[in-house]
Amino acid sequence: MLKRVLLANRGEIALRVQRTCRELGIETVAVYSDADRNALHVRNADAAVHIGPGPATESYLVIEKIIDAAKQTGADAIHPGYGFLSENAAFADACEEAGIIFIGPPASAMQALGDKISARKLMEEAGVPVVPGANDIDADDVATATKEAERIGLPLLVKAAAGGGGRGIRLVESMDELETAMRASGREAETSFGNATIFLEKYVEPARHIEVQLIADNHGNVRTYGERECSVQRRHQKLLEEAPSVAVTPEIRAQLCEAAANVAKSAGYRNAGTVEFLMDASGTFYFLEMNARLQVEHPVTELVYGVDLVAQQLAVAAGEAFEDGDESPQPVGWSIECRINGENPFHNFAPSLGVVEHVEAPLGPGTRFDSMLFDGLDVPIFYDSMLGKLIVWAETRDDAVKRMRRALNDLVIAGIQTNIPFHLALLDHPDFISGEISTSWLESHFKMPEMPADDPRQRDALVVAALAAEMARANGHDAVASAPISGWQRSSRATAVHLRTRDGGLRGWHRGIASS
Ligand code: MV4
Repeated sequence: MLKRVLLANRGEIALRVQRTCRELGIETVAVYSDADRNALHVRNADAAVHIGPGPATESYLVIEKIIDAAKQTGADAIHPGYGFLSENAAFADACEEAGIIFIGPPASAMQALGDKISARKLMEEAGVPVVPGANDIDADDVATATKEAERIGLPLLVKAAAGGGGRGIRLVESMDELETAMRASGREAETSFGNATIFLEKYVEPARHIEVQLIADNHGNVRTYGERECSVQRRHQKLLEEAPSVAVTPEIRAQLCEAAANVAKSAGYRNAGTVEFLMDASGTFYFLEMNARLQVEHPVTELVYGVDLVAQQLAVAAGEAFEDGDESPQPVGWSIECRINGENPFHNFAPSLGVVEHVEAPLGPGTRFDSMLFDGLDVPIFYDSMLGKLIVWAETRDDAVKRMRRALNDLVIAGIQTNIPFHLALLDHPDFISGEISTSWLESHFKMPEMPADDPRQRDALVVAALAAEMARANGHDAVASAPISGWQRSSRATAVHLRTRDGGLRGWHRGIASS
């Protein structure tokens, strides 16, 4: 078993991993940037190491700083969370070189899957269905690309081999658009990833984004935990996820899980991972890509399968084998997750930053809130806008929707704007209720209602936001000074020591060593 795990991440996912570690008696080490000096993941850890300024490129993304922090605190393993270094093969290698267990797949599997063309070829060999397409396209050879496009048929997508998160993708609806799309995709990929290699795929539309959770131990066993439905997206950002999917029958689930297990086996995969599929209206599915990390939306799987995926990650990272071999369990009930973002849904989802004056997490049956929020948090500008995830479980989808509406109305976040009104509108949309959604549904069929002029929630939020702005001005815009001391009291933390700011002032309570 692991003794001390360093969390190479921040926010809700660092807290999520810490919680399981504490349950298992594993010590945790936090790393933090200047902007996260006051963050909950720092206060909640047994030890914390300061790793630099707010921008992630100078802190959470610096491999040497993370490895040094692990050595300095005697951590025997590193959990990368999602984003940041989680799918960075050089980081996995650096951990291995330092004799530290990387809680994730081997660098070789990351590399094989990170290149979308190599992943497609691997899957074709393994007999996993991939979207009809062309793998080896020379960006300057439009004549060959045109022949391949005629074979594949239109519409098609030009994609970047190094792509991800929707970057480098171009839609081609008529042949005369092909050359422009190839150039645009290659250019964007070169700028974003330093690799202009492109490939072609038939455009599957309408399609659902269905993904399969799996976890592989170091002894050749792969466990699959069914599917998540992630079709509700805006600009390649998932907003709501559920498990299971209304479109997946037990027969399709068995096929999806078998294909996902084959993906993992053919890539030499280990630890938790997710295989993304596109599924058309007939239930035909195609491999899209594999995400070599624990994902944001993993809780919906945890709730319908009754498992702790982080506990399983820690166990397999320590070398434990699955006792029951390849057995894949079935989902029970229904789970929905809403991503709660600091943004204004009434103004085109513009980011909303500032001090969270007050937060009340929803409680009650089947309700979970994984979040970094606390009263007085000054949401940093350096990271993404996700403040937390509201997750519910109920026996049926209908009950889960009702429970989510209740929980969203119970959730109070005062001081900044959030997308809670968006989620409430989404849950009332007839297409969502009937489950008739696809990856393009939100952007083509959903329209955010106008902000009701007399909505007391909105009115209160505006008043609190104005007061918060006034307080921030009075405090000279100092993010640290604007955090009220009352949010710091954690009387249960027997091993607390004082955390001091740069000017030596007392800022609150902190477990273990604070190093900076
Ligand atoms: C596709 C597709 C349709 N056909 N590939 C977008 C991000 C990247 N992971 C793959 N993406 C897509 N690839 C083919 N051949 C539609 C999308 C897509 C999408 C996929 C999953 C979730 C949301 C999406 C939103 C728009 C497009």
